[in-house]
Amino acid sequence: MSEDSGVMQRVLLASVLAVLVAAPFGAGSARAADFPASHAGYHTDAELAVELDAIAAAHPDIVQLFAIGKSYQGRPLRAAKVSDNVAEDEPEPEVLIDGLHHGNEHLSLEMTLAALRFLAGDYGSDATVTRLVDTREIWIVFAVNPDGAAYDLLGQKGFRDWRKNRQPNSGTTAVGTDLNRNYGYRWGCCGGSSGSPSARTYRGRRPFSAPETAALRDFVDSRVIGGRQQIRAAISYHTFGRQVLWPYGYTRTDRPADMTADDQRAFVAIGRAMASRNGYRPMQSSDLYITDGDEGDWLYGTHRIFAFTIELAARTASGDDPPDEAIGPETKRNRTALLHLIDRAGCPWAAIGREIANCGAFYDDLEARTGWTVDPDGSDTATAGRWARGDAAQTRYGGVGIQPGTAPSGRRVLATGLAAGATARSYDLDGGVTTVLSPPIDLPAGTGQLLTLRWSFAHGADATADDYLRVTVEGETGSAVALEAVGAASLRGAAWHTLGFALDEFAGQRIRIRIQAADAGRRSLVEAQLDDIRVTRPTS
Ligand code: 0X9
Ligand code: CA
Ligand code: ZN
Ligand code: CA
Repeated sequence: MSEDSGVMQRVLLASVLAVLVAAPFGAGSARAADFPASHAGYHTDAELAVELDAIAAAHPDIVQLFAIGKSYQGRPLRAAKVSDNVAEDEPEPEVLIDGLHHGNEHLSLEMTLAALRFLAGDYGSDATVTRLVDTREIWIVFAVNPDGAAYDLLGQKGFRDWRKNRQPNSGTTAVGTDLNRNYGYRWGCCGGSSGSPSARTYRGRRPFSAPETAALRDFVDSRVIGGRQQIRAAISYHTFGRQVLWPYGYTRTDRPADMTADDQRAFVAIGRAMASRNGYRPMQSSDLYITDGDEGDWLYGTHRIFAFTIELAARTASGDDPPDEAIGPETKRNRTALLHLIDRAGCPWAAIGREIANCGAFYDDLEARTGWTVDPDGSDTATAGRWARGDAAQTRYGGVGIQPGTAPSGRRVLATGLAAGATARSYDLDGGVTTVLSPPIDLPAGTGQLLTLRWSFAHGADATADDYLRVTVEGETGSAVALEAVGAASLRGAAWHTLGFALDEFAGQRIRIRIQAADAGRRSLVEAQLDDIRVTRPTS
């Protein structure tokens, strides 16, 4: 297979994973150089390719090699999937492990390779490894920046301390983008990157302007299946500092509105648990320093992936990677920390005792997940203000809030007339019915399952009994109204209420939740919001 035909632009399904073979680089790529003798145990891209082929050949049932795309200079962005039934896309929680965003951080590649080695090599002999490979799908991207790593080796006397990729910047001879400033969540927002192409932390011309970050993005986006991101947890390895870092990097605020309280507590708990295993220091990444456009902020901010950055190893006096004797001990001390995260990907909130609440048959805090369908039957009659997911915004009318302006979790809700404004009357639901339908939810057999959600329904004094908010559960044997709030000729302000509805009659069935709001009959001011929709058994 030639490199050109073997490298896939996007990985859409595990069943189309292509096995990649080592091949010479195309025109325009840098010549390969080797490590200095003190670092001979480190892997160049060519040595990595040979090693990966050997591991995959020895473990074909659980390891499949592919590429998430190509670097600027055309090197494959080498990746592996590790799981039982590796050729199949099974409904198992997924984990993303990556290394070498920065060309001079060669130890981070050794860590991703060590991870593959112990996951594959200890499968069948180590009980924890075996269980996790059997019940997870683990994606490893060994080197996000192979061009920068190759260039780093081209120094006259040792390394040249090259951090960025090798993409030219127009209008200047300065080369390269800091890949860990090029991701698209709050890119360039907060003084945590540079706009100057000659800077070490140059953020690039625009988000994902580097082919390497664009490939990573496309891969992660491709893991959204049926509206749900399959990847639950991630580690990006860097050097140096011996820290375990969690989002956000863009702000010093522990829990800004774009992180829910449950998620923040889970980040801290999991981060500390990993740090207790590798002996590193746990902290929010901005406690180290502010970054914007880093990978972890994007993975969490956009995809709600529990994404950690791990800074390996103590800083060396030279600033270079430690000599190769350090590879074994430093990767070994990270083994149980990584296994812990892979385990936690089953239910990250188990770390804070929220397993029942957040890891039942369904949980949507409406912050990021999609999978809801507006106007599913094409029969909605609303002319304005249809259901949309977005930031809770306040609208006041007649001295009361018609939209509450706060979300029970995070900052986002499902809302009618999502846009807010002083003239409430031109921002609300109008003209009829708007419907939003959940993705399918498989209820466990047996009774005791509850639908819970937070809801608000507000209207002006011009409302009538034709206006409503209605939640219906649709099962295989019929449907049931779980909530009906009806309008009346009085001003009713927004307020968050809690619904609990027993699903016993649907036990064992595949259900959907249909949510409808109507400004029907005479035109009136009507608004509805929902948040934190769960199907689970009661907590306590
Ligand atoms: O600056 C980075 O990209 C990472 N550190 S490194 O020394 N390897 O370059 C840190 C990324 C995590 N984010 C923050 N610390 N804010
Ligand atoms: Ca599997
Ligand atoms: Zn780094
Ligand atoms: Ca929310």
